[in-house]
Amino acid sequence: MNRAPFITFEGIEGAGKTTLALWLAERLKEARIPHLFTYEPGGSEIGYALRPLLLNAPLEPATELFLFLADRAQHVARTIRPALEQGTWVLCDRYTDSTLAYQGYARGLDLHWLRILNQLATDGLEPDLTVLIDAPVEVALRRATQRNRFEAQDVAFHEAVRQGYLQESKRAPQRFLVLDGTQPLSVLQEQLITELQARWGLWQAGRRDR
Ligand code: Z5A
Repeated sequence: MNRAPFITFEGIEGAGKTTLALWLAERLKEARIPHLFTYEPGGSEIGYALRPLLLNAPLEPATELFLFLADRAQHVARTIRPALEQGTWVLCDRYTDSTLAYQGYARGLDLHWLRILNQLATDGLEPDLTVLIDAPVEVALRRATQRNRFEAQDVAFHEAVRQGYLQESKRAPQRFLVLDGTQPLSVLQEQLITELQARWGLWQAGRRDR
């Protein structure tokens, strides 16, 4: 591979994505590995400006889809791809699988079209590893810190998102690491590090940079 690893974090709200991604960013910092933590929606300038609208305004499914995609197109072209090409690891809190899970499986937009539009928005940039933190809806929503229109959806909506993610993980098992988000954070951290060791040989036994 000519570029640095690209790792995305996915799951329903409150699953623990941001916590685990930021923890990994700290470990990379300690190991002096160049890295960037970023997120969607809002990783690009226009996405950041649109974020309040995306999270709170009553939008048609197609409208919200195009706004998420507009953010992603800018984010990939201006931030993610240049960083990867310079050798910087990119950790991204939500990416293309969020669109499939939320706009596709939960809102009901056509998955075939969503895959094509994701491809267009990213110019084909796929994560090397997607960490899916899976947790029952009632557990995750109890933890969720944000209050927005997604969170206000009923349990069936969040269950559809959860099942959508699990479906996607089965389509690409080599890309996904599915973690049980009901486990203590320390266990999730250990499982993530084991995966990184296996894939990229980081933090080999005996080294003390964790
Ligand atoms: N969206 C979309 O529809 N389509 C798209 O294409 C994209 C996004 C990109 C904004 O996402 C919304 O945009 C999102 C989908 C939609 N729907 N919502 N809401 P967001 O990422 O900005 O918001 P979020 O997913 O709701 O973030 P969150 O609530 O912060 O969830 P999280 O990052 O998974 O959780 P966390 O902040 O890491 O953890 C929450 C709490 O749980 C915190 O107090 C932690 O200390 C605690 N925690 C974490 N892990 C554990 C474990 N293992 N045990 C116990 N406690 C834990």
